[in-house]
Amino acid sequence: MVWNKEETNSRSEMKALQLCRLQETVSYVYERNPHYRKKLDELDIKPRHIQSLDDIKRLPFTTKQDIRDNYPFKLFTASQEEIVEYHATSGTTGKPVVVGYTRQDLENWKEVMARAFTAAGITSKDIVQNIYGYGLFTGGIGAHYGAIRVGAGVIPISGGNTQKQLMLLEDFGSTALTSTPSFLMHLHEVGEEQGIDFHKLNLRVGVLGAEPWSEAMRQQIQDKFAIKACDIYGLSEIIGPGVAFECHELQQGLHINEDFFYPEIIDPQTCEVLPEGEEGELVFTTITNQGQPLLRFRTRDITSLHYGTCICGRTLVKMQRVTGRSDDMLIIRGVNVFPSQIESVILKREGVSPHYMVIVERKGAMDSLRVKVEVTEEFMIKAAADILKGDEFDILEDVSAVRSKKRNLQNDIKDVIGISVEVHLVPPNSIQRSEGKAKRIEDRRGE
Ligand code: DLL
Repeated sequence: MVWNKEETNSRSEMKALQLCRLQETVSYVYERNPHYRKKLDELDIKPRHIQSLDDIKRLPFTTKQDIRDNYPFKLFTASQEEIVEYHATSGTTGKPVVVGYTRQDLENWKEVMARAFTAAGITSKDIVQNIYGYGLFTGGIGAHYGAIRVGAGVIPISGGNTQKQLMLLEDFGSTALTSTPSFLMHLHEVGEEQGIDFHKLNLRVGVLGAEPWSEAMRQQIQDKFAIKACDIYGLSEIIGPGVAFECHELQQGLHINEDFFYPEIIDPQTCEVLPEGEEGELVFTTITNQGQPLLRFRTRDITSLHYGTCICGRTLVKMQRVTGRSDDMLIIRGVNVFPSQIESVILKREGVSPHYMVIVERKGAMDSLRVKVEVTEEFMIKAAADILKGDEFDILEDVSAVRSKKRNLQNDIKDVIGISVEVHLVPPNSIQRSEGKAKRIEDRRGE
């Protein structure tokens, strides 16, 4: 089932709609925003020069830095009276990135989120336990709007609060969950310890995203919770969650709401636009936003685009799941490494849990990778429960089960990423759990 008929537009209908909206957007920002007017004037581009979708290549890129430089509101294109909601990203350094929405922007957000929920199979019959954080983060409110638009009952519990989450799952009989995948793993772990049988709950679907997760992680979540887990992608700068979503029919690639957000893939080094199917950095031009429209915003996310008609009936272009951000990408001795590659190995192995941390260090002139992975309770009991005293398994080096587990993991990871790593097996629950997005990398090279 689709939510809007535009999701099944023919390619020519979609292109016509996109061109019309792109032209309106370029005129709109040129007339209303000094930053864009200056940039377009410098390139000698006037709105009337945008005659075809291909002309988008003439437009300047926008980066996170441009938004920061215009902090807080200088990139807004609507007046303060027209802005009805503000959000911001939790910038780790310096000022956050701010976004403003007009009433119409909120309407569009509800629509794209309703599409995502519908694609996951959520209807007015569902009770959605919304675990994304409410507040400046776009996850909670965005999912909230979408759930209401499809008529589902939303439980605005927000992130964290593991005990209450478990209680409501049982007592309210939630049928759908919205959460980061890493938090769901944590929820399952705690619930299992308390004897909850997740297969007996009413849950049937999860709409999960806000961070990279692997196919192996999806399989685990689906098995542990007995649900269908669909990916949802988005970023605050563009609208929040709902930029792209997976359908439950295929669960392969995310349909982009391309009548709202026009996608391109570029080579992050040369900025050249890449053809369909090639992997590169995802770039979006918002073609309906009024509060803070962005021309060719560089997301830093790495993916590829694929056109065609999906078995669900949608013709919206698909993007491959995002395996990592180009700024999450580690370059270790010249090799590009994403934490998600390591995750896919860990998840395939028995005896270890999906809680891990990748630590990068510099030893002399050489970068080295260390991967801390938690073993499962069962493994620990079997291997060495009675002699474990320290907080790392290294003292158990002479326990052969530990030694061989470590060696196997090291070999498997090396096979996938192409460089050797040192694996540290650590006891269950020793790696910090996140309430929202998981932090997987600790880069100590600057220390
Ligand atoms: O994470 C919006 C969101 C909320 C998306 C809830 C999905 C669900 P930001 O905090 O601005 O916004 O972070 C955006 O998170 O550029 C990606 O790097 C990453 N990201 C988001 N969704 C996915 C996903 C929200 N499904 C940044 N897979 C993006 C991989 C994702 N990475």
